Amino acid sequence: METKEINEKSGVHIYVTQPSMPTLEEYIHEIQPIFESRILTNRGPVHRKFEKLLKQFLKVDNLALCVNGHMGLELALEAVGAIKPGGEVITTPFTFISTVHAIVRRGLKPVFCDIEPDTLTIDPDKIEALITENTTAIMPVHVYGTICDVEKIQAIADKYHLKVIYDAAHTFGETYKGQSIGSYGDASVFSFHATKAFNSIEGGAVVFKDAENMGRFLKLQNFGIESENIVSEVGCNAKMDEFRAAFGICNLKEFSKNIEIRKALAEKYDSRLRDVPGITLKYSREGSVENYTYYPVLIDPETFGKDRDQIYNLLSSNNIHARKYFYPAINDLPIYKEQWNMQITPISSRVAGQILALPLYQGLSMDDIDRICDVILG
Ligand code: T4K
Repeated sequence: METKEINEKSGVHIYVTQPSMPTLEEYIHEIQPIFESRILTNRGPVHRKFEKLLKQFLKVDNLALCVNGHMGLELALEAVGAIKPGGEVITTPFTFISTVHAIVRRGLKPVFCDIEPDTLTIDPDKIEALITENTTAIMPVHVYGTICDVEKIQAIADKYHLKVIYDAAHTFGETYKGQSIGSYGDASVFSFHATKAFNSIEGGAVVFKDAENMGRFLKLQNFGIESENIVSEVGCNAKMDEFRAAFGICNLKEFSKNIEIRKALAEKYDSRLRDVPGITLKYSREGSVENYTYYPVLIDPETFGKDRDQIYNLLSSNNIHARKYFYPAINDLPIYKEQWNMQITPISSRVAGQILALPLYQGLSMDDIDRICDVILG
């Protein structure tokens, strides 16, 4: 397509994502009972209904809702017993800042393990060398919904008696080898933020292997209150309220349909970008069913002829707002680089400089994808 023609079509802004939303009527229907009961929060009936629906949908037993994914990570570390003075958690530097902040905010030291160059998830073959007597847990990230090597990670965790808390923020509804992704590790933390494939405005959920750990999590997210007269933990407030639970209930009805739309859009991108030298598409682990939350591409400047930032700027000037998820690698950020004794993670640093998340959401059309690809391919 000629540049002039692209520019004529570029009046409409396209953002990296756009949240799924119910109709106003559907939402009013779901929140009506809240106005009648005046139960607004603290595990009310809508909260419990949402929780039950999610357990059925994900086919898991121990699921707790949370105010957001970040607090889910912080409290999951505590609930599974990964917090101890001087404790270390092995994680990936190629993630959203929340993963590492959660570790540090709970008084633990992040130990950065490099990623696999194809999956962009933590490289299990590099984990063992980082384990010390202080290591309490591994926090891998199913980045962009790409499933980590869960089997190898579990084998290492079993060998060294470590906890595994998956940052599953991008992975809602995904399965691996026929099982919910939440059934791997000691805990998996989902984000229901507005920018995710499934959202409850803000929100999240944690799936636990053990019911006991979930019980502790529920207590920790409600000030550590055990019963009316007993407070047994130094907890906080990380509960989801009834209005967000209602929003989640409405969105859950549309989730499977939305994923099909996102899948078709991702396949359209694939068809335009698959054979372009210098562009690498997202990897999917065999045996996984994914949710198409993100559409990341890696741009190798030497082969493609333009670098990631040039493509980002070119798209921006055409009102297409891609995002550099996730740049820079966390251990290249000054607040981390200066404070911690850093591991060298060259693959993460290279990938962070080449990655670009292209717009992907159910409101996009195939023409929009063509418009985006036309700009990229010039
Ligand atoms: N672990 C990982 C691996 C994560 O990626 C995240 C969150 C977490 C943990 C923590 O989960 P939460 O505590 O958030 O539940 C966003 C999100 O705030 C964050 O949830 C997400 N990851 C992260 C990757 O991205 P921003 O700052 O990039 O979002 P923002 O506001 O720039 O939105 C992007 C685009 O989406 C906008 O340009 C327009 C559109 N948008 C956004 C919002 C919020 C809308 O159309 N409507 C909206 O309401 O962080």
